[in-house]
Amino acid sequence: MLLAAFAAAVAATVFADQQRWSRSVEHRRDQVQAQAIAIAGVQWARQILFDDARTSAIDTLAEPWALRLPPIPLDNGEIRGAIIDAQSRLNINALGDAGTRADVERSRIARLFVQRRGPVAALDAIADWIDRDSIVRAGGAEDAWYLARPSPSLTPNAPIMRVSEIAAVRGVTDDSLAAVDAFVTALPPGTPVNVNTASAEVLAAIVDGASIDAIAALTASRAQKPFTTVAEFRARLPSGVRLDSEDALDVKSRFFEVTIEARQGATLARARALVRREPEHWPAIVWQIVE
Ligand SMILES: [Ca+2]
Ligand SMILES: [Ca+2]
Repeated sequence: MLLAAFAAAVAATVFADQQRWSRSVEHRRDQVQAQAIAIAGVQWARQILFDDARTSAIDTLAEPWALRLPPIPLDNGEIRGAIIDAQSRLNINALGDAGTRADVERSRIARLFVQRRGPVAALDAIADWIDRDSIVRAGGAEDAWYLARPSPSLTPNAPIMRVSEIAAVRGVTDDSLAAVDAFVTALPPGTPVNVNTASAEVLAAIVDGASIDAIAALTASRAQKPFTTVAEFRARLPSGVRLDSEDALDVKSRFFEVTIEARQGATLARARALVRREPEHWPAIVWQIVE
């Protein structure tokens, strides 16, 4: 009797273990598949960008790459995704550069930070974080300041790869960074902003003296007919709106951010990538994160 009860208990344990094991195998299989599908999605986004470059000389929000991919059902799950023009945003790395073009870009970033309640007081500290030298700017901070923190660190003194990196900069708060996060990017210094894809907020930072109505008129006119040159962008600005400089502006883009989400069973995988597209070349991956 005792032996029978023992055998039954063992059998129950083994059965439970087997079920756990098979659930875990199933979960792992779904996870691997979801990640593979997400990575395949990035490949597919590169194909779309490659095809776009062969059929158009400018990049606008009316093109196929800019259409968000709605959830598409797959066997055991679904896939969805989006491509964003990274050059629709202001490039934070310009802050570490010197020269006329960099000054123009800095004044745009400063305007954005003021308009969106970003980390205005940390502009010099962000610039020090990125610039190669160790000379402290007026409101900035170099190694000495970071070394004196409870967890000492050094400034990278190099362009950032991801905007989130500046969360560690002196004076940048979570709230101030969140306020501008959607309007800034981290691209190689000198990369221009595409006025055909820039959001209303970014356009308002590029031009001076723009009312909400003027920016709305500008984006409406752009939707009717995209700009084919930066000179045309300037010529079509609504009255009362000024453009200080045509520096660091363009009507086409090379850098795009791809986000793909794939679900398999109960697991979700997400692939994010920064893609660089050069004429006549298969778009290259600058960085990719699969999670
Ligand atoms: Ca295009
Ligand atoms: Ca520095």
